[in-house]
Amino acid sequence: MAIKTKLSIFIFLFFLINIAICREETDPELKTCKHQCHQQRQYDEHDKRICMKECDEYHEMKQEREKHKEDKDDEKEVENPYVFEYKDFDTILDTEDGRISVLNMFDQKSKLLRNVENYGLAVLEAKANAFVSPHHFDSEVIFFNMKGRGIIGLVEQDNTERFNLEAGDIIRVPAGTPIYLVNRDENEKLFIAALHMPSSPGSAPLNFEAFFGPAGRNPESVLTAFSSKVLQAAFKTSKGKLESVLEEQKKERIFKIRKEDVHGMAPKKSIWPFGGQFNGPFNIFSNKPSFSNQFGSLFEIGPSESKSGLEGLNVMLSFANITKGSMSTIYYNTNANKIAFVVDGEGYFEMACPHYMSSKHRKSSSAYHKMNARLRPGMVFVVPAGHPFVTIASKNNNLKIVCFEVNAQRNKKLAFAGKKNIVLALDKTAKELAFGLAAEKVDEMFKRDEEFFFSYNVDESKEDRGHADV
Ligand SMILES: *[C@@H]1O[C@H](CO)[C@@H](O)[C@H](O)[C@H]1NC(C)=O
Ligand SMILES: [Cu+2]
Repeated sequence: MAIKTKLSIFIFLFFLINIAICREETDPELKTCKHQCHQQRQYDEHDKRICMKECDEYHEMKQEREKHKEDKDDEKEVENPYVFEYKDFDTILDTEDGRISVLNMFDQKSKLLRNVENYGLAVLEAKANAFVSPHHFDSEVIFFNMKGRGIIGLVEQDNTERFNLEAGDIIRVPAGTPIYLVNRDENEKLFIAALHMPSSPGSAPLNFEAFFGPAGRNPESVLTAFSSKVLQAAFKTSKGKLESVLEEQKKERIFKIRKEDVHGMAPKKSIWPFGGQFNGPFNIFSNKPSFSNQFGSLFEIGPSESKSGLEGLNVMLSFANITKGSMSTIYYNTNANKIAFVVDGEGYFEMACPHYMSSKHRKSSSAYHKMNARLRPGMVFVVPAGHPFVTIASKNNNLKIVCFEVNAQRNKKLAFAGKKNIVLALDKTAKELAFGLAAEKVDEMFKRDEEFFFSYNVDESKEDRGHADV
């Protein structure tokens, strides 16, 4: 028994010594510190021990500080679940003459995005005079032509309707409709954003599958999924003939075409007053802006807009053009969840979120997390309903943002700042109770003449420089 105890004490001491050695070995500063304690001639043994202890304490503090610094660094790299960059998109088609990339919200594992998880965003980029082969989607789609001049062909059961697409045009493509696209400009690229949504409210989350076909092999036509016997019977033809037709097209799905072919596809002027099966495009700039001043403008089209094609869809589209060096007000959407795509310019985004918790802040008392990001063209950010946010344009360029707002019915934009804001709107008693100040004092701060867009100018002599320098 006694021997056993002695042995365990020995082992215990052995480990202690080892740990001490390891520590000293790993940190030269601690080693030097302790060494100097021994070198002090005027120190007696007691002094030396205190000195060593101080070295250890200092070393612990230093380690703590370093750990903290690492935490901070981690925090910087924590992915903002509301913000997506181009690398987060899946490129479903990538050719010399154009590409299609998709961001499927359902694939994002973050619970914070469940409000938009049934939606997907696709971006098409087509070079001058490029042709995008016929394909269809298993989802309802709204196209927004962000830049450039296009043609869209929508295939009906017995013919094809073609429309020109200008910048700012919106067109709804019913689920399953075969479409093709053409960039009819000889020089400029065509950029189209597309919101994909389930074709009926109750249907399963979006698969987001593009079906290419009937002709061509890269990617393969959907028809290649069928057995040769089925195809021979269906087309009443021989195997050889089948292959020669279906596989003749060796080009990729987006390719440059001749000018004559582009002209050949120009939409016919419709003389038939009732039009075809499809709603033609509706231009977002054909409406007066909802807000406009020298600091920016906001154009919107919602489901109540007749002939927009958005009837019954519960989706609103908007285009914000924030003047360089300006900002939008701090506001939130009461019902709508915003999927925003940065078209042009650069800037900064800030949003308050009570849901997001980094692991380090789980116990922190501050309930709202500041979600922020620098904005560059091609980036997407999501703003769920009820979340106050701002967007700010850089000093150098206007910031242009296309937004798809889902669940737009009954939506209101409620601002904290500007001519109309929810603080001014508070009745006097509630305002005084809420602020603990005279209502006039509160109004003094919250009153201003501009609405929705402001200059992003802060008197730096009075303010600390914040994070939001853009
Ligand atoms: C954006 O606003 C600027 C003025 O600040 C204007 O010159 C420009 O044409 C606007 N762009 C679009 C696409 O509306
Ligand atoms: Cu949140």
